[in-house]
Amino acid sequence: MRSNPNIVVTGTPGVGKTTHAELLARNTGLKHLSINDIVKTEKCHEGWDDELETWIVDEDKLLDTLEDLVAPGGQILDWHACDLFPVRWVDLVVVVRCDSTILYDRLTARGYKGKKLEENMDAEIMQVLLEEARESYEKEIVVELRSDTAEEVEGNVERIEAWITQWKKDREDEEKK
Ligand code: DAT
Repeated sequence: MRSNPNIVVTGTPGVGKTTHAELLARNTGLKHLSINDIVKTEKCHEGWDDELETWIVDEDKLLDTLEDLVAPGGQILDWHACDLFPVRWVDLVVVVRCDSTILYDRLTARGYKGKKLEENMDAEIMQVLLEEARESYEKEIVVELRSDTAEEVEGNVERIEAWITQWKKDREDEEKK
């Protein structure tokens, strides 16, 4: 049994996943796993998609690479998808959401344009990641958190920290039974 939870932080690119994951890691000592970085450094891909300007992910290789990392628990999995992570790995799924006007500004600032910008804007408006999370995991472990302002990030991270404390307490109580 893991003594620390594994937490998925997901959402459309630009909503603030990395910002949340980094602050959460700093405050709790959990480890921030940027899945994008792992895809690149561990070469869990089958090349580059020119049109969408993104790696074509080799999901089997990615899951193999992650298996040993997530086994002990205490990992924050930061990615713009969530349905491929096995249910048994995951204790909490945080879906970060953002106002679409704000997201548009963040993505254009990042250099997104054309189809890539459009697809990501549509995904946020249609709440694709929230639906994906709800379809893939028990609804009790899926939380939607808003991230338009820096204050909201701090509040969200405090909420997740409180959740982690409760998760550990529940485990301890369970072990005493
Ligand atoms: P993601 O990891 O989801 O792609 P990010 O954490 O890299 O997103 O954030 C994208 C940009 O937006 C980055 O410049 C930081 C900024 N940002 C994120 N969340 C924010 C918030 N709640 N308030 C203000 N700026 C935010």
